[in-house]
Amino acid sequence: MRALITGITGQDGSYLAEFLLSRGYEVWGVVRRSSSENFERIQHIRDQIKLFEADLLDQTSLTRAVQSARPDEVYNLAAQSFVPTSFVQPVLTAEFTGIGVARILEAIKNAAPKAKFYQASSSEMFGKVLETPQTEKTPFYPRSPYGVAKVYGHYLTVNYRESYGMFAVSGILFNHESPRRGLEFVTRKITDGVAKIKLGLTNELRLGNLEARRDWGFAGDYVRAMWLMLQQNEPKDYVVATGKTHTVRDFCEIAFDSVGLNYKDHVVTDAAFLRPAEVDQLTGCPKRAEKELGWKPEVSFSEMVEMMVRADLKRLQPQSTRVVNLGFAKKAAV
Ligand code: NAP
Ligand code: G4F
Repeated sequence: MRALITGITGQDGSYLAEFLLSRGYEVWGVVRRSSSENFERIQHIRDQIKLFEADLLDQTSLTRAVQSARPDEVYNLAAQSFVPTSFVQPVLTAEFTGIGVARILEAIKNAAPKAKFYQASSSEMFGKVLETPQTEKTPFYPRSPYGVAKVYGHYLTVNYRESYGMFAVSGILFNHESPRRGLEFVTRKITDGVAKIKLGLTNELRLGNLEARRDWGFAGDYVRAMWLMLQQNEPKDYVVATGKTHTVRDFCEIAFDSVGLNYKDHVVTDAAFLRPAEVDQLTGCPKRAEKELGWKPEVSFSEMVEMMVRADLKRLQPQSTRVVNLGFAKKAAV
């Protein structure tokens, strides 16, 4: 089996590539040109995958990527994925995150119409939620240009499935995190901050809305659900979530506590990190995924928080002092 992954250099792309390699796939990844390479997350598997230069903004390069890889499965994970940036660059976000889906679907329709297609849809589409928990049937109410662009990509995927009989599915994934999460997202910002404070590199962590609630899972678990969706007989959309919700404050409490610190002594709220419109709370209902895909998350919320703190401590701690016991019961499993 051959898989083509857009966004292979991102958090999910790197975990998915590892997962598919472990199942014997030939893995192709789309990377965009930049002045310096950005392959940290895939460095350890670099010699096992094939990389193809293409861009979600460029139809010709995407069509060539599909023609060259001749994939059985295409996973469209590439996007401008940071919500605050979408308020500052709404047009670019629409181009990458929205119209980019049209370009990759066109490339597949013309060059590999039998390939199965996975679109990375998002719980951000539920935005100002119309019911709790959110299911595959909950109407969307996006609260950011990113969320709006994802709604376009979502419905376009449904439309290509219904119009052209393509095996095209959307995974509506709730927030999922890991030690490979970008440093600007709140979870990694917190665990990086905790590690820096513990190591004496800084003393405060400035955050926005501490009362926002998210249904947070572990990225390694979520890429398994993406693959399972493409192994079904029928193409269908699925919510992928834990069903449990926590505040940013809860995340801080566990993260600081895991190194013997109190978040109240270090976290400062700063209006600079508030958004023009907020998504106050998200809670997914994973029942369809559990029943039809046999999917279940394996890493709990607190295990994931502690895993991320451990990894950031390891990354930031000077080599010579890494033997110091930081008080963790478990070993890093990054
Ligand atoms: P991420 O770490 O931000 O990775 C995004 C990837 O997209 C990177 O590889 C990036 O390449 C690539 N990319 C961006 N613009 C591109 C372009 N114009 N052409 C080609 N590639 C481009 O995101 P993630 O957390 O792995 O998320 C994967 C996908 O799932 C995204 O579509 C995201 O919106 C969606 N999603 C994520 C979550 C979550 O909680 N993580 C939840 C729901 C949905 P560079 O390395 O070159 O920047
Ligand atoms: O970590 P966040 O930036 O993630 P957000 O906005 O939920 O988006 C992520 O999850 C989506 C799935 O629902 C993905 F589609 C999307 O690509 C991305 O992966 O923020 C989480 C919450 C927000 O309510 C935000 O207001 O944390 C709050 N927050 C509080 N202080 C902060 C901060 N967020 C960030 N980034 N930085 C802060 O200082």
